[in-house]
Amino acid sequence: MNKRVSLIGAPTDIGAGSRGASMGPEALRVANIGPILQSHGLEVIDRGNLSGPANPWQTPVEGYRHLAEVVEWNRLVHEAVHAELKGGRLPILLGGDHCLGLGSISAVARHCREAGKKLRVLWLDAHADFNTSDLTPSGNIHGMPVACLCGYGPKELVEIGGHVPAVSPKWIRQIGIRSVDAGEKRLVHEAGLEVFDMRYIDEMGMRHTMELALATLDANTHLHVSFDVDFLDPDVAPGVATTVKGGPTYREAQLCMEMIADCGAMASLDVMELNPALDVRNATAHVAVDLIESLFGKSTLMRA
Ligand code: 4U7
Ligand code: MN
Ligand code: MN
Ligand code: MN
Repeated sequence: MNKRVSLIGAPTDIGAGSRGASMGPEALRVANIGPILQSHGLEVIDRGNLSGPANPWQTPVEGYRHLAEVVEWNRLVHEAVHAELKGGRLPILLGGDHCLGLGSISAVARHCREAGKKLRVLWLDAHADFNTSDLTPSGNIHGMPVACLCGYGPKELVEIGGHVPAVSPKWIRQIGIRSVDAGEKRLVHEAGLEVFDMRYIDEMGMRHTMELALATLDANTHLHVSFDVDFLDPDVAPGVATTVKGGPTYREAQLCMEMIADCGAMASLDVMELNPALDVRNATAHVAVDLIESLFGKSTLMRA
């Protein structure tokens, strides 16, 4: 794994339905994300925060809340993530709400095209984030980034990486899903997304789930992990706006992260949707940092 890591803060809640994810990057820094990764032998550069439009907190228009601002933030994220990859570094996007997964992953996909690499995206989330303006019950664009990446969405968002669709549904594996809206469910099936939902994890276990999600990776595959903190059970991670009960326990989440580390292919990461306004003594930020340590191989010390 690339040991040269760059932190990029994207302090916005522009695509969310509650305010507060804009404080996510700072809460992760307060939980010591930089020094802790450094203590595991990584070279960490904190690029600071991107600066985009303020949140005007308006009601949705034609199925989208804040579309223009979401486009602007995603363009900023796209360029920042792409620049790190081009410079041979591993970008960690500190969100911010999950609408920015579009900017991040479209940049990763562009880099993979340029570098002749295959792409695999692991989407760790309680939600499928596969809504469109017609299907969305909320108008919140953080419920739409996967659809946009696959070509379903407004032109300005879908074209952000210069190639439509930015990614093929075949490259995506969703894990931990337990809340999908009715219309969204139909589109997930139509697109052929591979979803390991909580029912699957209950029946087959996290180990088998991750074996399948990480199957067929080769030495030329770039693995991107998009970690929505609401993936975790709310008992473990209360500091998110869109909690859904019945998520992975702390141990299941650790195993998930450890198996990703073991595959050695992770080359970019998003840490999204942490909402310090709803957290309890920054506990969720600390849990997130803990899990990120495992993603970078903390547990392998035990097996040395
Ligand atoms: B997140 C929702 F209706 N599906 O579209 C929607 F339940 O990035 C939630 O995964 C989306 O946290 C959650 O608004 C987006 C809702
Ligand atoms: Mn999400
Ligand atoms: Mn979610
Ligand atoms: Mn959320």
